[in-house]
Amino acid sequence: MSVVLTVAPTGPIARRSDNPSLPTQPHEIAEAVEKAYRLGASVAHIHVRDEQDRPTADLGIARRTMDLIAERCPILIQLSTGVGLEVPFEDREKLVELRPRMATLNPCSMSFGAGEFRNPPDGVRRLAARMQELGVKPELEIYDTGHVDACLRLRDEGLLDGPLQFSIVLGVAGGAAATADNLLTLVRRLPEGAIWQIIAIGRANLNLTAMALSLGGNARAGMEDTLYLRKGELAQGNEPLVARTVQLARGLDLQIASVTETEALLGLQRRP
Ligand code: KMH
Ligand code: ZN
Repeated sequence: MSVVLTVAPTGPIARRSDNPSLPTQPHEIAEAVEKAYRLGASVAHIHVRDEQDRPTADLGIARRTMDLIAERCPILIQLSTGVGLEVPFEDREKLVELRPRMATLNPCSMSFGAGEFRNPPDGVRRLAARMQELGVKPELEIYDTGHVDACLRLRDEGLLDGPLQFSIVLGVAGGAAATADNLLTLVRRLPEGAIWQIIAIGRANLNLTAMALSLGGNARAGMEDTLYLRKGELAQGNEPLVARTVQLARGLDLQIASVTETEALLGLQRRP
């Protein structure tokens, strides 16, 4: 069986002061992505930062990052439309105009740590429709059980095409906690035929990733989700986190899906 491995080199929250190895600028992100690709990642989940390392939805910076990645390797680029808590939804949604192969779709507003993650229902519907028009595959970010239902409503309105691809995000303060019980509950709530991966934030990253792989899920690795390799030991970049996940999957007798296999597994539209 093949498992899809996504690298998430940089998220919306952590700063270099939290881990000096965090890649933030386009060439740093591209370099981290290429290294992850060489290890087996077939999808790159991308957030970009401005010159001051603040999360941004700047189309020029996002375009440049996508181009630098594409020059280095054929990994499938998934742009985050979550971007960062301070960036307005109306700016974030424009990122899909760059026509990445995939992009995230966050179905609901929620508290997010000390901040607020704004995903208004009309905006989410508009973004889902635009992604469908452009052939950009949504990855549905599920932080709690009600988010599954919100996605199913979008599907029933004809705004999402199958197979549905979910990220089960556990460990965000404001969403479901990173526990085995919550993972099982959310997996059971997914519709027939859904594809899913675990995004386990923080300390439970390793154990919940192992559990998800054992349950038939895909995995994500990188500094968006944890800055540490183990308690008290900062990860020296994304590579050790990706390598550890590859090792974990191989130890469970799973193959790592290539880019071509991933395109087929996720039902991505062909691009010329
Ligand atoms: N870091 C994730 C928990 C997205 O990329 O669309 C939230 C996020 C969503 O960044
Ligand atoms: Zn993200």
